[in-house]
Amino acid sequence: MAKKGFIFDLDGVIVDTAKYHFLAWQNLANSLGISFSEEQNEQLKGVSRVRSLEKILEWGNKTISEKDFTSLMTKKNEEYLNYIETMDTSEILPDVPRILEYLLTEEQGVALGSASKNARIILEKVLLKEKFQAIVDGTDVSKAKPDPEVFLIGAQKLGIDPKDCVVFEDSVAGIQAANIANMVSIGIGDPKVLHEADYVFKDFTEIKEEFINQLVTTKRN
Ligand code: B16
Ligand code: MG
Repeated sequence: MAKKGFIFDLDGVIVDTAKYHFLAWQNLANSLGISFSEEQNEQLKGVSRVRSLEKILEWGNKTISEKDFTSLMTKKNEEYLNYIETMDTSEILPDVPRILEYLLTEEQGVALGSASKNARIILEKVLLKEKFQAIVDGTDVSKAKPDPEVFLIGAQKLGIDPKDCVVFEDSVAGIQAANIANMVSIGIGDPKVLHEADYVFKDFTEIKEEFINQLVTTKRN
């Protein structure tokens, strides 16, 4: 069979860490007298840590010094790390292991492409790190999604042409990044939100092996 590269986003695709980001950002926002809702948290999905704090400050109409900005980011991350400390395999989203195992059995390239600087710790917690031949996370990139950098580095690390890569993503910015990279974009979530994706599935339980085979054998320019 031909070899393709399959690049997975982390939060919202492999595990749901959005709930922990929410708790940590909410505490931080409240300490600044800014209210922060779950709807606003949705808008931070796939967004970098720096940009997330900038957005929260914008919503609260607050300006702070650079020094305070840095210390707030550290504080948020310390709290987030406390939440993820107890993560285990039970937090892996449905059928992710089935798809990973299938891809590995079929000798396909498998990589991670996440905005999170904590991606490696999380993969270790859920015992999936060794499934990935390449890991690209927030520590490896200088440009945030929708810039395609994270996925292009992933393809390069796998040694596979971008047009032969497939991206699984739950965020609009991530789907746009995959499209800009000329990769096949697969949205995981709501088709109304992820309408720019080539395909959308509610979750991995809807993805059949036949569909993966079709992706592997289809030639693209
Ligand atoms: P960290 P993904 C993203 O992960 C999250 O969706 C986003 O909410 C978070 O702000 C970002 O990682 C940075 O995370 O603070 O851990 O570096 O969806 O790209 O896997
Ligand atoms: Mg995500």
